Amino acid sequence: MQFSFDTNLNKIAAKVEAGERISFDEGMELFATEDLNALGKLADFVRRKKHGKTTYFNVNRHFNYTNICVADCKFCNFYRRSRDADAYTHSIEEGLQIARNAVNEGATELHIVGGLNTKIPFNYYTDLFTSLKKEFPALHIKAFTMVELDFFARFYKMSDAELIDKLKAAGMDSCPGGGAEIFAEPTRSRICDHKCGADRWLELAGKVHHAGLKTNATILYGHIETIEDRIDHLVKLREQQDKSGGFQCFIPLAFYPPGSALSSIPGPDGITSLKTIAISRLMLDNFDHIKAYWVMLGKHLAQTALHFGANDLDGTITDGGELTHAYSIEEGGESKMTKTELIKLIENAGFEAVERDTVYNRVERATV
Ligand code: V47
Repeated sequence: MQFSFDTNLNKIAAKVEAGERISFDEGMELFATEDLNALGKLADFVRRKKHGKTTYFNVNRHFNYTNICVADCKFCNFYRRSRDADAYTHSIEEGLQIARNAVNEGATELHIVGGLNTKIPFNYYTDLFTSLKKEFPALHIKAFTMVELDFFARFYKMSDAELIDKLKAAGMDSCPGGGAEIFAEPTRSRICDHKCGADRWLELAGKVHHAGLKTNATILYGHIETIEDRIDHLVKLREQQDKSGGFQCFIPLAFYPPGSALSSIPGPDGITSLKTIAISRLMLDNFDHIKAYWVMLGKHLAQTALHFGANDLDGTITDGGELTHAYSIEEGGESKMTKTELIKLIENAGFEAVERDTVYNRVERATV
């Protein structure tokens, strides 16, 4: 039986079934296909081979310690200048209070990221981590993108190894995948000129992996990037993963334009999002997990993404924090979802919901 009316897709499907790696040009052909069903089926084939019917979720909470940032990224509606009336930096005690609430609500992870703020001394971060670990030894601290680590190394004048060692000793358990945006130039410079470049982002991820910690990776799509840029991004991540092996999850982030300097762009439609998720699953043959992030996709498209290669649905019971709130596509910037609602989304899509911790161990609880 013909798999698809698209002959290119048929050829690629044969390679995928044989477990062969697909090339840059084949990635381009996947984006060009008009057979969305067949593309989804192919990504679902790989997803089921790796994970069967399991769809993971975790209960976490975001802590965005400051919105003051010097990076001036064109896609960002979260950052403020220090003189702005709504600029803030949370105290360590405020961070602890957020962690207390989160743990009470069942969170196993605190996701900590913030702006590049030149007014914060380095010991704020280490004191924050040690205070968190003292009160909540079992709470996983997933903190700082490679962009923050690059900024810290330069601003506090430390070697990468020294920086990573100090943060790890204070309690950093893993790193989230933000700041990757789009690696390809000139697009990267046009949207985030003041952030570290692709080579540096990848180099730092390699160093964190070398230090024994896992990290995630993201792509920000649906703005001014080209299809070539998206495939280039996936190929670069795949090459880095071959070298350092520490990426555990890939999260395609749908650009949310309102309030950003790129607000005149409509943002990605559903087809672009489903294609990007499916093609990520197919190109990233050395990544175990692809996460559908409902905050930017919307709940129902995120649920649909589970049939297009995603095996993880992110964003559960606890409040998303200021950053998540800023780019949530849901009405009123909603960034909370109850565990019951999330499990229902997964089960109604025909999958089995499994609560995980940050590093994908199953979390068994007496009650939901
Ligand atoms: O790097 C910023 C993106 C990222 C917008 O690792 C925007 O588990 C859409 O990385 N529209 C931060 N996206 C969030 C992030 C993340 C989220 C959830 C889980 C994990 C993980 C990581 O958000 C930024 C940037 O790419 N972003 N502004 C916007 N207007």
